[in-house]
Amino acid sequence: MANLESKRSSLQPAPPEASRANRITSVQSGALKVLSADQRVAYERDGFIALPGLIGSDWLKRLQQVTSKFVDQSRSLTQSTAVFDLEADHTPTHPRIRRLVSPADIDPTFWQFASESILVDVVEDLLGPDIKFHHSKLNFKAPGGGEEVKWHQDIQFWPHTNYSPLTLGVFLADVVPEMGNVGFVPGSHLLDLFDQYNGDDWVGCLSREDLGNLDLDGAVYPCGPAGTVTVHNCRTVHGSARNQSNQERPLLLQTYAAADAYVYTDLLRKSPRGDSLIRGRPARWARHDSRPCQVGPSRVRTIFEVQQCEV
Ligand SMILES: O=C(O)CCC(=O)C(=O)O
Repeated sequence: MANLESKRSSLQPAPPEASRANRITSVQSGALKVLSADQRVAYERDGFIALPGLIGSDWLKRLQQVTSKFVDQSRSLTQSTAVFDLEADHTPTHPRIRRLVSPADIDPTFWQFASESILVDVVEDLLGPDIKFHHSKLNFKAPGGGEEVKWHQDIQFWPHTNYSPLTLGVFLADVVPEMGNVGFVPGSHLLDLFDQYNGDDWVGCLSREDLGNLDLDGAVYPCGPAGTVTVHNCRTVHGSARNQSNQERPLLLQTYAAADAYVYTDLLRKSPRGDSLIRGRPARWARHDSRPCQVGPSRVRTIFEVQQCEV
């Protein structure tokens, strides 16, 4: 038996990727394109970073224009569709969109931004040269009460073989406190994953009991001018309150993964761009993190609908 094992290991050397297990980034050294070394260390330590005013005015203007176009399209709707997730009091004169679903799939400007802009350089600084786009969404959070997003971790929604996936949130408007800006719990990406089922029901958020054991008072809520970008790891606990201000808080979210992270579910079966390589080379070996990954259902709509039940 020992001979057989030693023969097998000499015939099948472990792939280089195997030694990377448990790291959230794939790069250890080399020139950075956008981030400072300190920012990369902060991402590893805290599970998130904020990059104030990163997106320049040209891109910002294009994104704001195309966003207005979709808001106008929503005016004629009386109920949510596959593309628009609407609040109950949405009207033609006062559109209240919770989410534009998969903007990168439905508009070339959003896709170009997600796949070619400085965002991908930020991702490369954290994940290395081989990058897949996973999905995008635009959460509006309407003024005067736009809905809360309960504390949760993302990876249970779209489980992967490792924890490289991360999300870049782009402020499409200035964000100040009271606007329901996202809060991140520093270091929570290093904890075990939380159970986001309540019994048999997928609720997509942490239980009251688990929240009681977390340092929510230590959560950090980045604010900043339009064009500010936050980056958070898929294990980082985060959430956002209702928007108490009289301004909308449009937040464009793009999720990426290292090319060697493979999905466990068919959540993106209808997404033409989802899970596609956007930079570098495809992976020949899947990288598996040794920590278990909870698998949420792949037949749910948006986080807002999932989280409506009380836990
Ligand atoms: O839009 C927000 O405030 C947070 C969104 C979020 O955390 C998510 O969609 O996973």
